[in-house]
Amino acid sequence: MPNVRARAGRWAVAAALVSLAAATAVAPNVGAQADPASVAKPEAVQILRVSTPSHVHKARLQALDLDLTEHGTRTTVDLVSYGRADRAKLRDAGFSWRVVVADLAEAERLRVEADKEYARAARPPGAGLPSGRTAYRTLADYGTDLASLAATYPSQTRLFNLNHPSLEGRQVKALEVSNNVAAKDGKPTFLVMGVHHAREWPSGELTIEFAYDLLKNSADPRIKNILDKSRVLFVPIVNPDGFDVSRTQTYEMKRKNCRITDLVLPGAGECQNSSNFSLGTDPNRNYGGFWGGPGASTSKTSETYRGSGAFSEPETQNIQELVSSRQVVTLITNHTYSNLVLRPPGYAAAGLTPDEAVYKALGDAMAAPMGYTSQYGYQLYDTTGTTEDWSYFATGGLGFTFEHGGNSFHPTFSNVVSMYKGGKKATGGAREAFLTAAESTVNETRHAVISGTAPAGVTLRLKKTFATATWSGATFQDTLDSTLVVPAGGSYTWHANPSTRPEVEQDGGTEAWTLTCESATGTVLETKQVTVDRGQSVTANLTC
Ligand code: 0X9
Ligand code: ZN
Repeated sequence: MPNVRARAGRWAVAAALVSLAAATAVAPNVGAQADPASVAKPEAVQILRVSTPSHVHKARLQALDLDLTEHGTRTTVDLVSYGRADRAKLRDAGFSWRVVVADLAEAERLRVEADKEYARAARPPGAGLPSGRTAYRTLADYGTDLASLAATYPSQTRLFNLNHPSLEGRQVKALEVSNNVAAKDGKPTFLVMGVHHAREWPSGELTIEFAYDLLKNSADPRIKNILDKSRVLFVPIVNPDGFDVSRTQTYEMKRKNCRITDLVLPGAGECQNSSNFSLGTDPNRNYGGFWGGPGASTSKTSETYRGSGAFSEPETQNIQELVSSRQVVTLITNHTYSNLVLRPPGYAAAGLTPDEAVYKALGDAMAAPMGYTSQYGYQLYDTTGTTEDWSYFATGGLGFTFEHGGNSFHPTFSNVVSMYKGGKKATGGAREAFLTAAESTVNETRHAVISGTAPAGVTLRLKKTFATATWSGATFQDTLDSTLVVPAGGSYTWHANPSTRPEVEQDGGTEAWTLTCESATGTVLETKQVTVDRGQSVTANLTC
């Protein structure tokens, strides 16, 4: 039995931390100047359900720069309120609301207690999830578990660091899973990610659990087919600095990264200092596609701060470079909370994508086993600079945001088990949705195939360089560049994204991949332009 005194102590600490954060989120210097009496009465952090009967109301609400969740309906949006100042903003703008969670610090205390009880009671320990986990991982746990998977399954895994360490100098880890993972072949890639947003802990858990599942059950015919024909790439923690701040309860509601000052690395302890809790760049507003448009803030204390420029952050640069260096034909970025599968576009005025039919088919097929709603990113509110709005428009690969979980950013751990395996309404859970995504990845009607003959052992390269526009019309250069090595036997098959980008297709144009053949020292021996659509197979023979 936990002792009551200890519980009270923990609650006081948690409440103080969250309240302190709350105070700083709305007025960073209050703590320094206020008299002790006003500091002693902390304001509760709450979830409010705001009445937004139309899209216009939602847009007006979003313009207030409050901490919106993705949880909402046609007529409501839930948000995190940090106290009087936030409520005053709402009131002054004419909004009405009801309180859904009166005290998030208290709810978190109950979550911690419930999770301890769950871990104690789990019989047999960890029966629920592929890894056997019974509690949320810490950042160190993710490192240990990824290393252990790599050590246990050497021929099926490749563990590597992404190109850029985080702002606080942490490595961002990726695990690639495939049968014969070391072969430099042309299998299509399915990328699964978690924890762009620090406080959304289940998003990392679901990601790494699917890696366990594939590896532990690789003899299952369905999984064997996936591992034979595709590469599944996992980045469970995109934002390790933010996650550590949230997971250690330094500031449990942390969402963004640790950028305190634009373009400058944070000093030791700066991100953990309560006066900086409201600072940071939102990684999910920092991607380059349409960067700087609606639904992203210019205010550094906003939870949707877009950052100083498109891809200004190492966390988003990592994903940009990862996606650009291989043929990611399916992408899922996991978030919490709501029960949604979101597909582009992220802002309404963009219009439907030219791939709407196939996009909707896959989104619906993934949402069904989770009992989620499949819809457009913009349906609750507009956003720009989000992950799949860049990845889809740059590569044509089908990217989705999953918003898991019904009622909080990190609910009790038993919820993670039902999110993964499926609960009462959901038949197969995230597991089934991820398997569906993996099967779509190997489905040749959903991507392009280039095949042909070429001398065994030569390196083939598919490359494309183009300008991606941000919201202002300014552009930056995107380069997609991936390679394979022609196997013994001299014929290759390359599962790739279509050569024509969606926006070029929308304008009725076509675009080609540049396919080159290179010697061992990198000399280009032959170059071909290859035009290939989704669902199409073309032949490209090279003599090199
Ligand atoms: O706002 C976000 O980045 C995502 N929601 S969350 O609560 N996890 O932060 C949703 C982005 C999805 N895209 C659109 N709503 N357009
Ligand atoms: Zn999120």
